[in-house]
Amino acid sequence: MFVNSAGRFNCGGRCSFRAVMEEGKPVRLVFNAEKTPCVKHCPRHAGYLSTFLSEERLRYPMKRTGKRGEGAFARISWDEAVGIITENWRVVKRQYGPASRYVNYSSGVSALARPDYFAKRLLALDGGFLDKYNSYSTACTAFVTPYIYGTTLSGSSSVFLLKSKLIILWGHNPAETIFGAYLMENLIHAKKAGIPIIVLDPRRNMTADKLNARWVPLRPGTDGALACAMTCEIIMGQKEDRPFLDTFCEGFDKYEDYLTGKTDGVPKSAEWAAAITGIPVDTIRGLAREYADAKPAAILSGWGPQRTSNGEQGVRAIAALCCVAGNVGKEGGGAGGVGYVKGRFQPALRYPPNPVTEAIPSFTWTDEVDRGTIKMILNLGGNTLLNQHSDINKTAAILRDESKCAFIVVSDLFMTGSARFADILLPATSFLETANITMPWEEGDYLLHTNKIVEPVGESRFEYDWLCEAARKLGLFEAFTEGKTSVDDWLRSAYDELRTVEQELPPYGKFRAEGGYFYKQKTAYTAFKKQIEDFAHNPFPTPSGKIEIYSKRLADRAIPGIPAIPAYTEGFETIHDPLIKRYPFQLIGWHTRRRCHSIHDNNPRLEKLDPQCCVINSEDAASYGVRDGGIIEVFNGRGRIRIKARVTDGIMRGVLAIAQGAWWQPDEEGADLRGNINTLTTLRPTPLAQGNPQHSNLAAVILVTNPK
Ligand SMILES: Nc1nc2c(c(=O)[nH]1)N[C@H]1C(S)=C(S)[C@@H](COP(=O)(O)OP(=O)(O)OC[C@H]3O[C@@H](n4cnc5c(=O)[nH]c(N)nc54)[C@H](O)[C@@H]3O)O[C@H]1N2
Ligand SMILES: Nc1nc2c(c(=O)[nH]1)N[C@H]1C(S)=C(S)[C@@H](COP(=O)(O)OP(=O)(O)OC[C@H]3O[C@@H](n4cnc5c(=O)[nH]c(N)nc54)[C@H](O)[C@@H]3O)O[C@H]1N2
Ligand SMILES: [Mo]
Repeated sequence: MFVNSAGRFNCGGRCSFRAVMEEGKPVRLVFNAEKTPCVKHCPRHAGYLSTFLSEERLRYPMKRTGKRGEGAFARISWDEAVGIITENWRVVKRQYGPASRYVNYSSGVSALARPDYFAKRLLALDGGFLDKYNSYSTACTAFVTPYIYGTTLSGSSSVFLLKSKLIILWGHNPAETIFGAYLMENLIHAKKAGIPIIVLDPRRNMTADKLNARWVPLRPGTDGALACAMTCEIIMGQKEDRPFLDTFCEGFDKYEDYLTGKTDGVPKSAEWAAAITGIPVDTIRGLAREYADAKPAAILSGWGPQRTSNGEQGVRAIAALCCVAGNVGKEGGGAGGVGYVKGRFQPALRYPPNPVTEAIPSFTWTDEVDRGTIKMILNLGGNTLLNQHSDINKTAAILRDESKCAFIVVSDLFMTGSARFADILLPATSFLETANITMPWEEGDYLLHTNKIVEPVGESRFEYDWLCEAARKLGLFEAFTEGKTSVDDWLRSAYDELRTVEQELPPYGKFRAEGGYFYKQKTAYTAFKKQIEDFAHNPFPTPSGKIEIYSKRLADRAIPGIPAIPAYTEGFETIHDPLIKRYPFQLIGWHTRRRCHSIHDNNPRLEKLDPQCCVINSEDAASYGVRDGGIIEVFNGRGRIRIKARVTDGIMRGVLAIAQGAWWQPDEEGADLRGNINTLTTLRPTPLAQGNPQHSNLAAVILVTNPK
């Protein structure tokens, strides 16, 4: 006996599997590595059953009994829980208006039927809510890419990498972050075909190791300077693609004046960038030459470099570099930017109109709580109420103040950091217990169905169920459900609608039973191919119809740190920040293979694979007397972490790295003992996107104890 199903996590991939059942219980999951090869690079799937069926699951609804954040709760019935929720829902609306109600960013259910969708749906029908835009993933790059290209679809299918003569992975680590089912496979093919691969990263990341790629370390947040210098060197070496720039680019001349030093007397040469990035002059020149000579060459940008305090400008400078070499719109080339790939039509659930029209950037919700705008938070299937948000100590202080946010609902599987701050804490069903449809991450000619494999653990419920009850109490049941009695009805109706445009899809029953569908006809996309091949009929979707190197829209906005051209501007918490005297290290994070964000942190088997640690350069460690495996304290003005040091040459001097996603565990004095990097990150947003600069942090180190 087996049941077909799929992983639906925000882990960079989507995996297809069948659950082998014995006596009605899943004993083993067998993954389909042929159809979803991302599983070959993912250690987490082996932990699905042990994580999601662990004894630590929440089993019944609870209400807070102590002070908020203390973690004291009492068991209540679902009836009581839904009663308290609807009562607060009404009171908050009456006292503060519908726009004081907020649904936090969450990615625990990365699928069609999402808890946050249903919550927002009910709020919209009940007078509205404060909405948000941007994400924690791509705040800077998804915001700024349309200023350059007019769209976020700036990526290409990874199969075209085999046509590249050079691949640059720019702050990109798909050996751990996956980025779609096929990227790592195609990189391995490219490597085998002899295509040179370069990794630009302050750390020698796992992708560099696995592909045996050339690693060029640079200081965090200086990617824009490197891209400016490479562009400048290409122009000075007369290797630029002048016809490309003349035909397709708006205002490259103004950028060129900046690069050559005509505007400010400072050429943005390799010498200039070496001082900023920490990369040797000859290496920068070599990179520029190699990139200009390899035609076509692909720059693939990860999203690490844009999760920094000047993230927007770096994205623009890398895109300009792609243009100067004429690599945009060509198979095997690449355009930079956020890099979304145009694929199949996807199923969608539509929102009823939200009567409240204002929206905030998803990162700045703590400011709104602090200033009294947000009074009710629904945090469903996410850990951004605390763990995944910045400056945990400050966030916790804001949430503890009950005069600020009046009511918080959390629905999760575990007693996470966020869960501890709930007023009402609800036990949710995991992906093993509810049906859903999940779409590929980035590229992929498939659509997957998550099937119910086990009965809900304890009294746990999928969010739609209790929201239906709340809707009934609010007199909105008919409007909320539209006559659909279950989640399955929603899935089926969205799927049937999709079939009108994706006609290859089988009937819903077959799709569900088989755990999804893999299209026979394959699609492949090269961003801006149309524009480059037939520009007369296909302008870029920008105001000028060209790639906007100079952006009049940004010039008009006149935001400090965001000039009209892709010039390098320093963000905050860099080596030139006066704070460097007190906190001499730049601290970055990364997404480790051993977790999906905070998911699996409580799985001991996965912890063994990659124990939580702080990575520090050998020479730095020696100067602090720190040995490998020693306990250090990493701290700044926002907090302290006590953590094991991993001493290595695989990280640049002056840089520390701690993988994001560990469960915050403060001791009595407030030091975090588990190593959650967000104890040390800042709430200050980036200048244009108002995004999360979670890789821009200054910190100091002291030795606690060395191993014997
Ligand atoms: N295993 C696993 N995979 C995941 C996830 C997960 O939690 N776990 N999360 C998924 C999600 S939601 C997302 S949004 C993506 C995130 O994908 P990314 O944002 O691309 O991932 P990061 O690991 O943050 O960053 C990628 C690399 O950038 C490097 N880096 C950090 N700062 C800088 C910098 O200033 N310059 C340069 N050049 N490099 C820098 C890091 O060391 C890292 O190796 O991953 C997805 N995949
Ligand atoms: N410092 C730093 N912070 C970061 C990042 C970084 O690079 N550095 N990355 C950011 C990025 S890119 C992202 S996308 C965010 C991600 O932030 P979140 O979306 O908060 O990600 P998770 O930590 O995976 O939280 C998912 C939660 O859902 C729960 N869950 C799992 N399955 C289910 C389910 O079926 N139902 C319900 N109700 N709950 C479920 C899990 O237990 C977990 O608590 O984090 C951001 N935070
Ligand atoms: Mo993300």
